[in-house]
Amino acid sequence: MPSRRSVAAALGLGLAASALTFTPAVAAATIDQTIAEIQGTGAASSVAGSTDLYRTRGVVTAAYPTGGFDGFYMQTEGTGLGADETPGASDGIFVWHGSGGSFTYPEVGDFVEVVGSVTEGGGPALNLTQLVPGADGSVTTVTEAHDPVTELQTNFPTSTDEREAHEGELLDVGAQRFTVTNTFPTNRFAEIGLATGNSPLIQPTEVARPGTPAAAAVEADNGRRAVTLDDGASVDYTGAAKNEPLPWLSKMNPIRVGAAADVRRPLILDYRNGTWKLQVRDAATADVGTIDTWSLTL
Ligand SMILES: [Ca+2]
Ligand SMILES: [Ca+2]
Ligand SMILES: [Ca+2]
Repeated sequence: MPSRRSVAAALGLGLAASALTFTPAVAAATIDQTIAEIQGTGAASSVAGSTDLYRTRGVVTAAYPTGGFDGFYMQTEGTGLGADETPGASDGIFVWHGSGGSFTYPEVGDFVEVVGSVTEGGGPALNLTQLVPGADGSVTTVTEAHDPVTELQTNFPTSTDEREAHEGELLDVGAQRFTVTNTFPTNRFAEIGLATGNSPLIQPTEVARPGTPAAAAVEADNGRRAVTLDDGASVDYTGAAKNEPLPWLSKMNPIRVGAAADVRRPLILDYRNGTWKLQVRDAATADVGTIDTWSLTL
């Protein structure tokens, strides 16, 4: 490494050596890890916020080139079927192109390699673990043979820990019965509040005095059973997207609280807006035209 004096001389600066301070940029390392290693077994990735870049591979399970999510989900090849070789650690992750960024979207089913920073999302995706290619990283399609991702057949996980263990994975919860419990956000964000089981959720104070163990028990039960079905988009159908048809709903498909719901397609276990959600794999799969073939039996 040249001395500060020789560098100053080479630059023709004629400055006293003490006037120059070099802080050589330390190149970020690129570290190969599996998605489960990046996710880890806690609520947040232990490498989130690192200046290093992480390189990992996965099969694209959902892609959202429009609608505001600005990213896609991918999952480690061969996972979802058989024993979970990484218990407690999710094998899926959201790839976000970053604020103002972009990348060429892969197709669902593509095998891709992503190099990016690991973050715990902010804003609506607060605490969703993300891989962010940004300007320094990349998303490339891998042509090597790979095993497919299979949807994990499961009941909807009841605890936060169990949900974290499968954050971003492709789930098939079709064997389970759901009940529509909340249509308040349906008209605006195309979200449908569901509850596992045969009845909607209830307000704790409908059946117990506030602050009592009985009220706390209802609240805990609600936490175990609630999940939001979402359309793979964050657009506001009463605002900027008011001229777009609202998914799920048509005159032939009213959605009422208390109605039974069958979820017939694999969906992504997603976390954003402080809520665990089941996301369709692309916005088009929430179209009104496909509702009676897959989503809800009302
Ligand atoms: Ca998480
Ligand atoms: Ca796992
Ligand atoms: Ca939505």
